[in-house]
This record gives sequence, C-alpha cells and structure tokens, in this order.
Amino acid sequence: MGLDLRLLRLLLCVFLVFIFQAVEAKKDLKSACSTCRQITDNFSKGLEKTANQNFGGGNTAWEERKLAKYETSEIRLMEIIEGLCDSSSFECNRMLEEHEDHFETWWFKRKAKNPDLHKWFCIETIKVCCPKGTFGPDCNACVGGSERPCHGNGQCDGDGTRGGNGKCSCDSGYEGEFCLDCRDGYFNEEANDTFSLCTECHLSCKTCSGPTHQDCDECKDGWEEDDNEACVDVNECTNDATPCKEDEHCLNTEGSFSCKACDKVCSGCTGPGPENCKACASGYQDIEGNCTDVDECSQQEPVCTKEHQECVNTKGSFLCIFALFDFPGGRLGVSMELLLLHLKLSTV
Ligand SMILES: [Ca+2]
Repeated sequence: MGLDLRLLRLLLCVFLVFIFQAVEAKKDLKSACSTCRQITDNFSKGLEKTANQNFGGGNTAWEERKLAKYETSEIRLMEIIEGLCDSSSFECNRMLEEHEDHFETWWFKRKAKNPDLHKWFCIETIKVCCPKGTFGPDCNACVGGSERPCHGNGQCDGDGTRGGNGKCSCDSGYEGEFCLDCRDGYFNEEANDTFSLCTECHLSCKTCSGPTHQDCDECKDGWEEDDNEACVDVNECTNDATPCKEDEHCLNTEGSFSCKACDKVCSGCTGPGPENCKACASGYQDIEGNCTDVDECSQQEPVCTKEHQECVNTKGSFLCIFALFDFPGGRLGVSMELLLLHLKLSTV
C-alpha cells in the first residue's frame, strides 16, 4: 500500500514537471522568434548606421583592391554584429553565439538572392519564426487564413512564430471563433462570410440593431423604453422613495444618478446649497426662508449656567467659556471646546 502511494506521488511529480516544461517550451517558441526579430531589426539598423562609412579616411585604391570595399567587407559585418544584442540580454547573446556563422554565410553568399534577413535567418534557416499570418512548428495558417488572420478583427495566437495555437483573441466589439460576430453592445454594420464590421450601440442599449437609441433591442440598466420604443434615461430622483439618505439630495444623470450631501445648515434638502433645505439643522432657524444661525447666547434663558461661565456664539452652536482672569478692558477665558475648536481651525 505504502509503495503504491509512493509510486503514485512520483508519477504525479513527473507529470507536473512534464506539464510545466511543455508550457515553458510553448512560451519559449514565441519568445525565441521575438529574440530573432530583435536581432534582425538591429541588423537593419546597423546596416543603416554603417551605410556611409568606410575604412576611415576613405577607401584607398589599395584597400579596394586588397580588402574589397568597406560596403561588403567583413569589418563592416563585425561592426554590425557587435550592435545586435544588449550585453544584458542573455537570450539574444545565446542565439547570436549559436548562429554567428549564418550571418557570415548570408553576408558573403546569400545576401544578393535573399535580401530579407529576417525571412532567410529567422524563418528559413534557424526556423524560430513563421511568415506573417501563420503559426506553429509547421507554419500553418492562422484561423481565418494567413492573408487576414481572424478576419482582421483579432490577434492570432503565435502569429509569425513557431509557437501558439493559431486561435483568435478578438478585438473589442467582436467575438466568436472567427471574430465575425458582434459582442453585446455592438451591432453588425456590414457582414458577409469573411468580413464583419461591428459598431458600438447607443449608450442606452444593452443590445441593438442600429446606432440610435431607437434601435435598442433591450435597454441598459438605468434606461427604460418610452412610448416611441426608444430607450430614455430613468429619472431616479422623481421616485417617491428617494434612493438617497436623509441628509443627501438626489442628482439625476444620463443612465444613472448620484447622491450629494446637503448643505450643513439643512436637515434634509431637495438640492444643493442653503436655499434648498427641507428644514433647518439644529442650531439654525428659518428666518424668511433662510436657515440662519441661532444666537444661543442672546436667548432669554441662559445656556451657560455654571459659575464664571460666559457664552460664545458659533455657527450652528455655542461655547461656554470659563472666565479665568479679569483685567482692565476684558476677561481672559478658556474652555476645552474653544481649545479644540482652535486646534481644528489651525489644522484645516
Ligand atoms: Ca438617471
């Protein structure tokens, strides 16, 4: 029994390692191609950079006779090869080292017949890439064909590399194996077996058959069908049961709504500012339609009742101050509230 279990574990480990390697290898196939493309792109740049150079001081008649022209010389090739990889790029340097001979072959023997280095080197010679529109070990055509992979509406997995599976990941608005179908929220403006143009619906539609708010098949949340079968905004703020809290007012927006805090002088409100109060907040009273601060200190009934206390009115409230020192012309007073108020003000 114990042996069986150990064997099972071992098999599981081997299986996992195998899966891991398979995934890594697939990734490697794509990245090998991009490394190769980087090398051949840099080769083109190197060609450009050295286009107007010569042996230094010009090609003398002797040099042209003995060394051939700089243009086709080994010296120029070596200068270009030096710039192909960043010193930090391990993959690039490894590939270059492994295949350096091929560059010499191409430079001296193949360049005239095969001027496209990427095609000759990456696709045909070391076989890490495929022609555009094809993928995988045998460079098979992508889904939708190599001319227009995914019918021009998506990316073919592994396109141009020896990796991938050739399947499409569709651009936004498109879906389906061939990227010919329109996603919800898009409609088919033009379509045949090999071509499809999906355009976004009006913002009020969940699904649609045309571009306007009258072409919706179904309205999006926050929109409703009116008498003309067009999707129009739901005004959430006219509902009797307001969707907002008591100290907030409702603001309708296209397709939605938001809740905004009432002004601090209000207790409940129908809109922004002090002029839209339903009632006044405590500490404020309605004077000719405006919520105005109540001066608690001038009320008949004194509000600060302890000995040595004095009343100070504030916006929406009041403070009771302990009068500490009498001195000519006034009194020096302090209270915890005042101290806290001061601290609050100085940190705002
Ligand atoms: Ca709304």
